[in-house]
Order: sequence, then structure tokens, then C-alpha cells
Amino acid sequence: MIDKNLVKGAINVLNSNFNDQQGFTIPCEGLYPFQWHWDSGFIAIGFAHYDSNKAKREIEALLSGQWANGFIPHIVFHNDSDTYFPGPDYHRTDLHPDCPKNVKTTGITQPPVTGFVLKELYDIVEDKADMLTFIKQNIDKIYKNHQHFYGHRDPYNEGLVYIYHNWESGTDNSPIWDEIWETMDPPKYKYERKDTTHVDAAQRPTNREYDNYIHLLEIAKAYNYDDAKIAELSPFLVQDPLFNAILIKSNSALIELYELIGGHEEKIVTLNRWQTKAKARFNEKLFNKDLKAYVHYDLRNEKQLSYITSSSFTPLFAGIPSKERAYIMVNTLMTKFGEEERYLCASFDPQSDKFNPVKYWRGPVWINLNWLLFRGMKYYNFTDIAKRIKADTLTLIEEHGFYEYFDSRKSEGKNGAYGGHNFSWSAALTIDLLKDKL
Ligand code: 9WN
Repeated sequence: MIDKNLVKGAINVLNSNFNDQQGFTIPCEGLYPFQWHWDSGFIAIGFAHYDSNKAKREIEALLSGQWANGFIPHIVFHNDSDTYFPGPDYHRTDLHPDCPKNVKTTGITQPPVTGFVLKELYDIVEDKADMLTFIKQNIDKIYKNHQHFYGHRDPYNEGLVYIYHNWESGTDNSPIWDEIWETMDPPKYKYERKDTTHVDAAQRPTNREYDNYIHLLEIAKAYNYDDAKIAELSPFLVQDPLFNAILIKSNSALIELYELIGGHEEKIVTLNRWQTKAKARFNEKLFNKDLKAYVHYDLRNEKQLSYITSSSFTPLFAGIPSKERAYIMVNTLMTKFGEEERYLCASFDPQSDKFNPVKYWRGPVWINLNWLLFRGMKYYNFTDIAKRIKADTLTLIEEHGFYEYFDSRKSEGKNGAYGGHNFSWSAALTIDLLKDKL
């Protein structure tokens, strides 16, 4: 039974965050006033359930920021706003010859959701022919994006791509990065943070952490956003299981969509080649047998970063582990994250002393991660766990509203919602979860 009020509330959030003139949706007013890459993908899924035109416009607006070399940036600055740092003038992507000429963007990316989102849009809408026309117009742009990843972000030709900034991971303030911050000693930059004017500083990264974030961007700018130079010299170079799982899932979606369209055999052969290599290396390099979960790999310092986060389980979403391994991982997840007095799923190992239940990506529950895990559990037939993730997610939204992140501790009750309010992907994915029959 679909809760009509919740759907109505979610639609209100999405519609009021949608910029009709420019055809994109902000993640949340004030705190995030531009178009963000992976946010837009999740947002389009929400739109597809009630307004396929907006879903298409959202993706088109994101792709209007694509670079000539295929790169899709993490923010597209369609508009001006002084409520966010670093804003449109900071990034200087004009230093790179391939940056778009008509719109400003950043020179970092985010988890490449657009491929699998196109397939979701096709599956959701009623007018399949219309959506397929849209997909035909845009699918090659996503293919080119994946080509760029494997050509420029995989220095050892392993089938695994790196990220060079924590903001590329989407899980920006995860304790995973702490070991890397210890290898860096950035200057104390002078800039004015805006995020802590919108949200309690206790729920956001520290100033010293922000110095690291800015330092990595300064390095990229100093090398004119040249991938080869960044790969050689950036202190942050990580193969992230969430990022790579999303890329692999998007590869699968592109294969299915090209098959549906017909006549793209060469691309399908290439995509299958990428997939075989990527999945094999992923299983070999990113699984940690002692922790019984996938972990991040620090390519700069050549070592696994041995922590368990909610990202550790997202390979389920992309069908990467064998059934046996999936069973082992799910056992890890339920032992560490799944106790009765906790909502699924904390973003960081609740048994670790680095766990912080209120701070941005260091512990709270995020709705997009829950959605990925829900889908992963469903795919591997862990039906009861999938149902629990769905129920926990909807309870959090019902109790608090469409916040950005939530406390995993049930004992926090009414106090346990943090970050931005009327947050777009929380609304969009609530609609999708409510429509799911499970
Ligand atoms: C930096 C927009 C984005 C999300 C990220 C989330 C947060 C930005 C920030 O907000 O990151 O990109 O300023 O903190 O961590 O996942 O895409 O919602």
C-alpha cells in the first residue's frame, strides 16, 4: 500500500527544488545551490515516476556540462549563487582545453550513475518509445564518459578507475580518508566556508579537513587538470569500491540499452571486455578476506584501506560478488551494522572508534546508500534484509522528513535527523522505494 502523503511530500520537495528555467534540480536550498552529478541521477529516478519530461531535462542539463573528452563534472554551475564554497569562479576549468565553453563546471567528478539511471528511467516510464528516443540521443555521451574513465583514470590498465579527490567519492568525509590526510600537510588556506552557516558545524567536516579538500583542488589546478600529471603526483589516488561498482553497474545498463536499440555491436563488445576485466580485478584487489568485505585501495601508497563502510557492500548492487561471497559479506553487514536498536544502514562501521553517528559520512544513514543496498539485497535474494532496509528508510523519512542524513541509533528518536532539509535525493528515492512492490 503506497503512502500517498509521503509521495505528495516528496513531489513537493522535488518540484520546489527544480529550476524550471534551466531544467535542473538543486540538492537542497542554501547548502547546495547548483546541479550535482550523482544527485541528479537519483533525482531523475524520482521524477520518472510522475513527470518524465523533468527526468529527461535533469539528465540533459547534467550532460550540458560534459567536457569534449567525455568527462562529466561533479557540479554544473548553470546559475550564480554565493551560498556555497567553492563556487563557480574557483575551479578555473578553463585551464583545460576540453572544458565546456558555455557553462562553468568543476574539474572533479562523482560516482558515474548516469548509465544505470538511463535504464531505470526506461524501466519506470509508461511511454517506452519516447524514453528510448531520449536514450538514443544521449547514450553515446555516457559511453564516451566510460571510455574516458578507462583511458585516463586506470594507469595500470587494470579495469579499476581511481578518484583523486574525496568529493569524487560522494562519501566525502568518511574516516577512510583519514590515513591519506595524515600523509598531507596543506597550507592553512584563507577562504570563507559557507556550509557551516547552513548546518551545525558538529555535523560537517572540520576546517583542517577542508584545507585538505582545497589543497587537492589547488594541485589539480596547478597541473591544468591534466589526468596524467594528477595520476603521477596527487597525494590522493584511490580505487573506491562504491565508485567502481557504480561504473560497472552503468556498463551493464549500457550493454542492455545498446542491445535494445540494436546496431551497436562494437560498443557492446568493448563494454563486455571492460566488464570482464573490471569484475575480475575488483574481486581480486578490493576484497579483504580478514574483514570479509570490500575495501578501498590507496593507489598512491599501494595498500588497502582496511575499514568497513556502507560502500563496502555496494558491489552487491552491481552483481560483482559470487553468491558465496555475497553471503559472507551480508553476514558481516548484519553482524556489524544490523543490531535491532540500530536503523540500517550506518555509513561507517558502528563498532569502530572512528564511528561518529552525527557527522557527515562518518556514521549517519544516507538514503541513496540505503537505496543501493536495498537493490543489492534484492538482486541476491536477501529478501528479508531488503525489506528491513526499505522499512527503516521509510520510518526515518516519516519520523523526520526529507533530511540529508539520519542517526542510525533508534534511541535518538526525534533528534536524529541532520544536514540539509528538503533534500532532493531523499525525496526522489522515497518515491522509488514506495513504488517498489517488495
Ligand atoms: C561536495 C550534494 C553533495 C553530495 C555529496 C555530499 C555533499 C558536497 C559538500 O553534497 O558534498 O560535493 O559540499 O559537502 O557529500 O555526496 O553529492 O548533495
